[in-house]
Amino acid sequence: MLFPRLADPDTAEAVRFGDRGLNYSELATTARAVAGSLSATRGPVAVHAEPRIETAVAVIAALHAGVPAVPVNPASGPAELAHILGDSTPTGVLCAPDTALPDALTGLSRIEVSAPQDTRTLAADLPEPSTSAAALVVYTSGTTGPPKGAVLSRGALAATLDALASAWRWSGEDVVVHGLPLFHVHGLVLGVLGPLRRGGTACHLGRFSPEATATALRAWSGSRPTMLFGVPTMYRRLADSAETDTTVADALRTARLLVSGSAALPVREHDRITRLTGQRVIERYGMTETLMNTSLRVDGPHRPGTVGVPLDGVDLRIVDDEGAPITTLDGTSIGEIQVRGPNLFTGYLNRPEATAESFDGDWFRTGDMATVDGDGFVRIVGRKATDLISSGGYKIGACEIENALLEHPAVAEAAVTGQQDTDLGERIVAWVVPRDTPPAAEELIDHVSGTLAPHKRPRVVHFVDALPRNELGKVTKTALRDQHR
Ligand code: MCA
Ligand code: AMP
Repeated sequence: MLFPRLADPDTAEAVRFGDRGLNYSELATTARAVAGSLSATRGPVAVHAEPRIETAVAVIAALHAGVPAVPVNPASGPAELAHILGDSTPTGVLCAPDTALPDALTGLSRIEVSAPQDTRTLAADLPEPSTSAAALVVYTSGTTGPPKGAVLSRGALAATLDALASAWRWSGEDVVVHGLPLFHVHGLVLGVLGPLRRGGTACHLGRFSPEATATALRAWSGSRPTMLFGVPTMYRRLADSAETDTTVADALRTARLLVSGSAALPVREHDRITRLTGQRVIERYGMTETLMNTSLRVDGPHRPGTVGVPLDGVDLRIVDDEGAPITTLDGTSIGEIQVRGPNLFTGYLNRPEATAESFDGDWFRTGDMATVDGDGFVRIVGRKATDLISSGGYKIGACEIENALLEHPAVAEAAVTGQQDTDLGERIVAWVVPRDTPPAAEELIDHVSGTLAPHKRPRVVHFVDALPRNELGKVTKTALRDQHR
């Protein structure tokens, strides 16, 4: 059973978003009512994944009905939506009753998430789907083409959440506090489904800010142990705020566990948070396709700069350029991380070739480069492909943004690179050869933000006369970066 406490619900708080909360009984009843309207549905259903309580209910309802949920960024523009809808062909869209859906979603049957008027009319309990059944389809950027839909089974969700429970001593007592987006694994699977699997409480901030984080941690600290989940940009902003505001530092001090993931938290930031709050940040490493692979353990040594050791049930190896496993685990030999285990996705939706390419036998090729030391601690040193940009904890394919820029009438050629950024980790930089008179940079930024999504927008636009290319005609991005330097 994926959510035991929902099968035998009580009045303990399950989810809280600002001043709106649902206990396990209320969540179970509402989700059952919504699942009733989904049970005639075959195929996936989209979830307009606003940071609101209805999103949590919608996903639980889809899981209850055995219908795969496709979480969709509420800020996605028409091009991104057209791709996701065309690829996943959802039969309907789950949303809050007062939501104004973007045009691209209005063609779908609209299923509103609200508490039933009369609980006596609720359908009988539905049978629990099998562990191999698809639970979620989460879109993730790659180095080529538009995002691919990773199909995640119920079994994979359960395996990853249970392995984290062991590493973090995560129990139903814990309240997980975060302000992460709900259309990716971090916020949705770890931040919402995680606490519900444990029988604990998910507390979402609605929108991340250091002040909101501190308020939520303070509010729970007297009664329950808290865990804070965030990406490095959030921890950096929390540390900045804690430098000047002791209430933020004090609130962070009350947490049972601070957990960071989605991108590397620099050792400098680990040290700063420890100095300001006395807390050691637990770092974990995962991927949409693999869910969680490694973590520092609360019962193990603390090694900032590493992402800890493989989680229970996860096999991890590093391989050299020829794909041969590296057996000298000396903490210096670098290879690509490959993983296998019950946490892995089932495949990319409608992309059997891409799925096959991403595996070497039953080992999934992560594309992350790392060293492993004699104690099994993994240190990520970078990515194999430089065309994936890690910005604010989002992984963004350069190619996707280049294609969007090329659709703008004033753009003749475009290349996109990542540049180091103290706040975001990397910032997206666009290099554009204009057709004629260069448009305003802001116009191109808005174009990408509006057609794809705001977090995919370039932060800097350089207009150039030509793009440097190698003898095969491929843009040499290192030359672009050097040229700028
Ligand atoms: C939008 N804005 C614009 C434009 N478009 N401003 C100027 N020009 C435009 N064209 C606005 C936005 O709407 C927003 O406005 C404001 O700019 C700031 O947006 P932005 O800078 O993009 O974000 P931020 O507010 O600074 O957010 C930083 C963040 C965010 C909170 C750290 O990046 C974030 O939530 N990251 C989490 C990513 C994540 O969860 N990744 C997990 C995937 P306004 O302020 O008015 O709203 S990885 C994963 O799942 C794996 C499995 C793993 O390991 O975890
Ligand atoms: P996504 O495919 O969007 O889920 O992003 C997954 C990628 O984020 C991984 O392949 C890593 O490159 C990166 N990542 C996740 N967690 C960490 C971490 N703790 N340290 C470094 N990189 C990370």
